[in-house]
Amino acid sequence: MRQKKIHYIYNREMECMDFEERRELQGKRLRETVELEYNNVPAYRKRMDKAGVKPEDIKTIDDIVKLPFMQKTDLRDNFPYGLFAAPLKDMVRIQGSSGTTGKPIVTGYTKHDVDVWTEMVARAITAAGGGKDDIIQIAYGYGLFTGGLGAHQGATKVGAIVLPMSSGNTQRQITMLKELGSTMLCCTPSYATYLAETIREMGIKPEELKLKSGCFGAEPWTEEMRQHLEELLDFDAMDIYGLTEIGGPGVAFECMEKNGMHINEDHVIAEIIDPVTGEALPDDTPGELVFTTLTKTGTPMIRYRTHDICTLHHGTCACGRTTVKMSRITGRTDDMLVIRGVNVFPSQIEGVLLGFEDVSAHYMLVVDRVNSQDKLTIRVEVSEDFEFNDTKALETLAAEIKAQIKQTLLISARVELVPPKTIPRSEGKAKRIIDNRGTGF
Ligand code: DLL
Repeated sequence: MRQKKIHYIYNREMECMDFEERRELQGKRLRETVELEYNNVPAYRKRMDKAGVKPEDIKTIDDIVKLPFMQKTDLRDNFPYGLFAAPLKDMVRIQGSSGTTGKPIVTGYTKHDVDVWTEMVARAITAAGGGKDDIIQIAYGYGLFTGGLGAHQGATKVGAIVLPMSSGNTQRQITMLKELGSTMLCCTPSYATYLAETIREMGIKPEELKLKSGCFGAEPWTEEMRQHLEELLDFDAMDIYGLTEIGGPGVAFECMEKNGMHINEDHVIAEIIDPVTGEALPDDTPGELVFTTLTKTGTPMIRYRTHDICTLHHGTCACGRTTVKMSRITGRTDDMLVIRGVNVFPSQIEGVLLGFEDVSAHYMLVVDRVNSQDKLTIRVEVSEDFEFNDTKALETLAAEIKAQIKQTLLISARVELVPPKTIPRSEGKAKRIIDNRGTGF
């Protein structure tokens, strides 16, 4: 049951603040954060000293470019507590993520930090139409991963009933969704797709459910994927973004305009930089997203390089918010595939695949190196009603997809069509790339 386009705003004062007034607030909070970091985190103090920057050099928000970057390796190198800016006795939570290499990173939250994070998610849920009349089913994993607990706290804050399912156990998820009448769903978009398709296979119609919206994030997804999900479940599928290092989900979120995610700028400063030179890039130019936390006291982060690629756009949104908007993440500088010199993001391939009715949203990308040449194989499931035994039809479909990929991405790929339900389903973040070349990109 899709909602009327109404713009609900959780914290009008902060979300709709005058542009200049916000910049001043950000400048003040930046100075406080830099001072805290310089005084309490020796690893970053050393880096500032090396760059010849002192806290007093940071006078306004424009001075941010003087500050050295941080990145994931800093968290790894200082694991576990080296970047904590508050004593352990003041911390109330540790969250973490395994990261792509499996080496963990952890960040610490003071009570204040948990409260800030909670409000950021409450803003996201409110923008998706959530409030005290809702039953919010949380199918993000609970644990060190910030998805489950983050969504849980935000849903509690807006006064909704929380259904803390965690991820997995799809049949039970669907039973609860139907029997308890959940009105909102929070999980990864790949898991939402799997749930939605299973619901359809079970013969359950969207009108038998009470779902009105969902907050989906933690992995890249596309506009085509949104349309697919919204058609299957007849609801509003909203994007939500965040990362452990900056606090978790809710760093940015979509409003009902569905054309970019509002960044919670009273709590973070966002920059877009050229990933090679580190130089700042103007609005609407794709580059690497960099965050500085402004209110974190446990593990503040200064100019943290996310590796996420997107654009920023300033201006007042039709919803009334004045916060800068980030586009969808089109990929990461480090899950970017380089195929014979061409940069390819999985989301671009997904966009092409979802334009074909005869294939599903389930795919894997396999990269090999044969005779010093990169070979990309796109393995994708045909849709349920496609006749898999019809070899001729299979060949034609594969050739059409191959041609479309070539036309859109300028790369040649082998297209391997496989029967429905043969590609492993994910309950959390989907793993879509197998790179057999032995070198990471
Ligand atoms: O994924 C936090 C989160 C949980 C966000 C639930 C949204 C919902 P990490 O595990 O640290 O934290 O992974 C962070 O996931 O740098 C992006 O590459 C990716 N990511 C997160 N949200 C989105 C999104 C959580 N909406 C990394 N679109 C980030 C695309 C996303 N990528």
